[in-house]
Amino acid sequence: MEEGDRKAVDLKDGFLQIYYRLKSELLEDPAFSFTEDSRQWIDRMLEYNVPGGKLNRGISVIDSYKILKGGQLNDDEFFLASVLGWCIEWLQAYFLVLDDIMDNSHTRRGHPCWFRLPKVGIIAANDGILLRNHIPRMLNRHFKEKTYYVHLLDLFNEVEFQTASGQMLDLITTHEGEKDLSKYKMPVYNRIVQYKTAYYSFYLPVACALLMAGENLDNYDDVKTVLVEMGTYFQVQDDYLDCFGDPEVIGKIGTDIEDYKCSWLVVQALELANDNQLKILFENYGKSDPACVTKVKSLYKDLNLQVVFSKYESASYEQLISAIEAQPSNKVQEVLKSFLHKIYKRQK
Ligand code: GPP
Ligand code: MG
Ligand code: MG
Ligand code: MG
Repeated sequence: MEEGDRKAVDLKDGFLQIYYRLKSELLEDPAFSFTEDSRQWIDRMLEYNVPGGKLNRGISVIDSYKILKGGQLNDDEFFLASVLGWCIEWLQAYFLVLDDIMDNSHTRRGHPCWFRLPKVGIIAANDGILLRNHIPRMLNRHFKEKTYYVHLLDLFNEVEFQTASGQMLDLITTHEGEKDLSKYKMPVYNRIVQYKTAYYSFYLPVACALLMAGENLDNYDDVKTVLVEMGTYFQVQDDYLDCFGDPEVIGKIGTDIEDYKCSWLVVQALELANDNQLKILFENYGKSDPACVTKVKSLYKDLNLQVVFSKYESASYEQLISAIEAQPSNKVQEVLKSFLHKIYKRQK
C-alpha cells in the first residue's frame, strides 16, 4: 500500500471510530427514555443508513479544516471536525432514506433501500425525521460553547431548506415533464441540481471547515459559487451513472428513465435528437416497462451520449480549475482542488 493510500485508510478508520461514539451518545440521549426495543431500532437504523457510503462529504470537512489550519490536527480538533463531518453524513442519510421512497428506488449502497425491508416500510419516513433530529442534538452536545455555534445551526438549517426546495423542483418538474417533455432544458436542469445536490454535498463541508477555522461565511460567496459549480458537475455524473454506471459498483439500480426525471442525459438527448428519435423518446421515456427503458438507453447510445458526457467532463474540469486558480487564497485553492480530485472521473 502506498503512503497516501495508508493515510487515507487511517483517516477513514479514525473517522469511523467517532461514528461509534456519536451513535452511543444518541442511544443514551437523556431526552428520551429508551426501551430495549427502541434502542435496538435506532441502532439498526443508524447502522443501515449512516456509515456505509463513500463518506466523501464527511471526510472533506477534516481534509478542508486541515488545509485551512495549515498543519496536523490535535485530537480535539480531529474529533470536532469529524463530528461536523458526521452531521453531514447524517443529513445525507436522512435525505437518502426519504429520496428513495420518493423515487421508488430499489437498492442503495448495494442493499435494498431501507423502506424496502418488510419490517420497516413506511416507518422509514419517521426514521428520516429522527435522523434529521439527531443533527442538532450532536451539535448541541459538542459545539454549544463555541462562538460559531449559532452560525453552524444557521448553516445546517439553510442548507437543508435549499435541498428540500431542490427536491421539490425535482419532483414537480417531473410532473410537468409527463405532460410536456420539451420543458426539460439546461437552465431548468441546472436550477434543480444546484439546490437538490450542490449546497449540501459541496458547500456545506467546506463551510463547516471555514466556521471551525474562525472565518465569516459572508466573505466566501465566491467560494460558494465554485462549489455550486462543482456540485452541478457531480450531479451530472450521478445522472450519467444512473444509466451507464455498473450497479455493482455504484450500489444502486438507476430509476431515472422509469421516473421521467429531468436527467442530464434526457436534456442532452432532446437537444440532439432528430424527429424520428424524438418520437422514440416521447413514446418510451417515463415507462416502467423494461422494453421501453431499453429503447431509451439504445437511443442514448445512438446519440453518442457517452462521448458527449466525456467531453462535458473534461470541459467542466478545465473550467473548475481556472475558477479555482482565480481564488485569491492559496489555502482555499488547495481545499477546492482536493475536493475536485475526489470526484473527477469517479465510477461510483
Ligand atoms: C439526489 O438526487 C438528491 C438528494 C438525495 C436530495 C434529497 C432531498 C430530500 C429533501 C429528500 P437523486 O435522486 O438523483 O439521488 P440518487 O441517484 O442517489 O437517488
Ligand atoms: Mg431523487
Ligand atoms: Mg433518488
Ligand atoms: Mg440519481
